[in-house]
Amino acid sequence: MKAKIPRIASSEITSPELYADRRRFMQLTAGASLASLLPTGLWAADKLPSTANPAYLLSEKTTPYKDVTTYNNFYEFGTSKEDPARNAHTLKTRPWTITVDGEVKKPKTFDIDALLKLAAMEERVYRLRCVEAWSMVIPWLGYPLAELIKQVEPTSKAKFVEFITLDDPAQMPGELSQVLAWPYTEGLRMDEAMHPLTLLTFGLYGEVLPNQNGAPVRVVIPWKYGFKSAKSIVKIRFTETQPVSSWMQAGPREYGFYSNVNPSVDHPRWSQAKERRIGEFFKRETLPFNGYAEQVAGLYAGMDLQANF
Ligand SMILES: Nc1nc2c(c(=O)[nH]1)N[C@H]1C(S)=C(S)[C@@H](COP(=O)(O)O)O[C@H]1N2
Ligand SMILES: [Mo]
Repeated sequence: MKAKIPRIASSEITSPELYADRRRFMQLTAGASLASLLPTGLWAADKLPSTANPAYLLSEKTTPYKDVTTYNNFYEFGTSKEDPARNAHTLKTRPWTITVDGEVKKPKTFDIDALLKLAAMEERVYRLRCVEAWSMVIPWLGYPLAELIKQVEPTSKAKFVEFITLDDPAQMPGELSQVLAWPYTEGLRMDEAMHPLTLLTFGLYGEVLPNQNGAPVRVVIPWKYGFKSAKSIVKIRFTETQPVSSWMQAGPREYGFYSNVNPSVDHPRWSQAKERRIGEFFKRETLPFNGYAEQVAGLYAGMDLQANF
């Protein structure tokens, strides 16, 4: 994790949580973005300028930066929650490209620095609900994945999108273990991938993604269990048939392709009815589609969500 070197007296440093609260307050009062309102140089990590999207603010408290960046699932760096923050420094995020191919008219390889500028960078506060029944609230920085998809012009055969993480045990020592089939792969149906909530994500809390959170680019799909949100992506492939993700291979009875957050469908080994918000003591009820039902329930009209878990 990159050290934060303050350029101002430590008594004046605003923690990322307070920073976000202050930002929200300013948005409410002035309707302007934080980046334009706060003095620069509050901290010296690699910042990522963005404009807050008021459509994606939550009244819930954001999870402290420290928890967001030290309590992670990223099996390429180990299977315990503390491993990614400890081990992910071996990941080299430049140079970095994403190759987009499969059922598209214009296959293309994007350089990460070009990708950063492809569309307007937004800040969006999303809940992230892990299948392990904990959750966080995180101010992500990115833009809709649909912006990238438009560039490559999917063919009429493109029904699904597959995301593929870097496959390099020299940088990702967890890939030496057999715990999952590497590279980590995930997938979405085309309409899910095109949905405006699906975020191609480059940062959090005003900064570029820390390695342990999936630098330099990942997806965030807030109405699905966290494992759908693949990190450190190097390939995006459009397919006619439903891809089989790493987690489906590891446990087809436990991890389905859809994996929409659903409090009424339990994981075979535990209940999904409640969740623990990291930093809180009492559990809270898990909401259908993680609280995004109004936006996404229509994607699954007529589908049996017990069978299509
Ligand atoms: N490549 C890859 N992506 C991954 C994972 C992983 O192990 N490898 N873990 C997933 C899981 S289970 C969760 S809950 C989220 C966690 O994201 P965060 O650490 O940024 O909160 O990342 C997801 N993306
Ligand atoms: Mo997860």
